Amino acid sequence: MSLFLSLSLLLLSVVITTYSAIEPDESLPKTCPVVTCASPGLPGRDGRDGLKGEKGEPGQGPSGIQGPPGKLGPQGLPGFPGPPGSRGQKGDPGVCPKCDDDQAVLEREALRSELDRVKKWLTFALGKKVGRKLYLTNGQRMTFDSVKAECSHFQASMAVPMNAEENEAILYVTKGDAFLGITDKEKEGHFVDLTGRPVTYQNWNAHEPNNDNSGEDCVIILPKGKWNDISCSSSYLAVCEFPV
Ligand SMILES: [Ca+2]
Ligand SMILES: [Ca+2]
Repeated sequence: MSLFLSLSLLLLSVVITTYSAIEPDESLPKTCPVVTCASPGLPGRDGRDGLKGEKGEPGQGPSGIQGPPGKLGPQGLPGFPGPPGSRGQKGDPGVCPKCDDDQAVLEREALRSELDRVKKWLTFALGKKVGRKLYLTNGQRMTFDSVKAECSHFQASMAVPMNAEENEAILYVTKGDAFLGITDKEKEGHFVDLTGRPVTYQNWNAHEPNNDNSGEDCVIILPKGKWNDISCSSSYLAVCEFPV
């Protein structure tokens, strides 16, 4: 017999002997899957997170105290312009005070210019101008009071020469025998103009004023420019002086 065959027989006998020496356990199952009965291995890794669950019910505890308001946030951007409104009613005519003033100034200047031209025409044709006085006569003879009223009616005054030049101008216009705006009605011998001011310039004729018959309280200019006191009720030429 060969060596290999001898070793095989020896191994077989050892196995049989070992198997027959083991007592069978009745509590063990008759069958035993190879995997189950294998010795346990190491624990595996954790699995992945599951899906998120539904929101739970509010808790039953007491609510906390409301906190202070937060800080004011930054100002936002301006919004878009709104749509145009409806057309309003027509307003009242406006006023322009400055425009009115300008128009009034223009009108005054035009009137002043026209008035200056009229004065020049009158002076050339009828009167005599000295300084800021223009002497004019209507060519009529009347009492002292009538001359006074006539001059006042035309916003002038009776002629009162304040110097020799003005006296000459009055003489030039009237050629004499014209009432002057001078009187001593209030106080005999105290000659004043119609505003009550004493006359500083006087050009009496010789022996005048004489208050003849105690009834001469008015004054006329004679044809040579001298003065004479005369009755106020007599009629002489009217001459007025206009401010220019
Ligand atoms: Ca007198
Ligand atoms: Ca006299």
